[in-house]
Amino acid sequence: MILITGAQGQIGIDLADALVAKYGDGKVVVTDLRIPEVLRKGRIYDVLDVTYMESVKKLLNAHDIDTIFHLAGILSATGERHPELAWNVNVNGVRNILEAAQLSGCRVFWPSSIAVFGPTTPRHNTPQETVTEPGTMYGATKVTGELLCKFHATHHNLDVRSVRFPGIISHAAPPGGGTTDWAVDMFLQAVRTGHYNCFVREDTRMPMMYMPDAVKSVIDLMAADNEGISVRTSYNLTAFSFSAGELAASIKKRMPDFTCSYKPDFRQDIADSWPESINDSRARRDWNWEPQFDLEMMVDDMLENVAKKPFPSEL
Ligand code: AKB
Repeated sequence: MILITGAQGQIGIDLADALVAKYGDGKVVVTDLRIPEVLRKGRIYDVLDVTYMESVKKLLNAHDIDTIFHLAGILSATGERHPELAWNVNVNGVRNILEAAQLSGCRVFWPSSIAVFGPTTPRHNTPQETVTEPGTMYGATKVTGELLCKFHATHHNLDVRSVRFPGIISHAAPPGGGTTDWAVDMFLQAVRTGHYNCFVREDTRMPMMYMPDAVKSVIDLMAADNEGISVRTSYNLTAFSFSAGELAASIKKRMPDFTCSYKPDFRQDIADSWPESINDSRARRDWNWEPQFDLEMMVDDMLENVAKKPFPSEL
């Protein structure tokens, strides 16, 4: 049986769809702090607060879990506003999951982030092994989580695998509290109102990925041979990089009346401390990582899907 924590979040909704499609109905237990009002087909719902070790252990036993996708976490912008919450959920959460997984013999996937990098990291084509001195609490929790993963893998032979996600663009569920959220918000506002007031500068360039590729990366990494996995902290991963101005121009090509203004807020400093582009050659070499969507394909697909359901948070 498969467990997803934080399953109502941006990645969880799409990953659960893919896992149910791959393994069939009744094999995926989706958990979060509460059970949603609208239930989706094929999943088993339960409640889990990952900051409580006893709850984690109980749930693993109750559902006979063998693989955990541990997605519960606080993102960067929320983490800057609530650093204690970010530490508790992100660090104590991953520690509980890793320890409980070891006791129950589970495999684990856990997402790290480009937020492990900071102002002292090379910003272009950022290498796999480089300086990880983040300026945010979120980044500090992700560096700590990566080191915990490596500790459990090397000292206890735990099969834990991880990727450093860039910004993820999706339409099924909106992201919540991230610095890269502008890339999703721009689509939603373009379709809803024809205008977006962007919270980063026009020239802010960040590494990004479309959700189908993010889901594919998780599934491919977990399916790879154990011997080939040479990174036990977390793999660099990317699909493409673009600036806010370039995304606005790409949307405008398809929606000529769309306009975008720029009013940077506190998230600008976070964005400025993260890489503009990522070198993910280790993931390409070790488990044949290759994204399917480029920028133009992603923009076409996003606009088509957002136009069908322009209010995802209200579904
Ligand atoms: C965020 O912006 O906080 C996340 C991330 C890059 O980890 N999307």
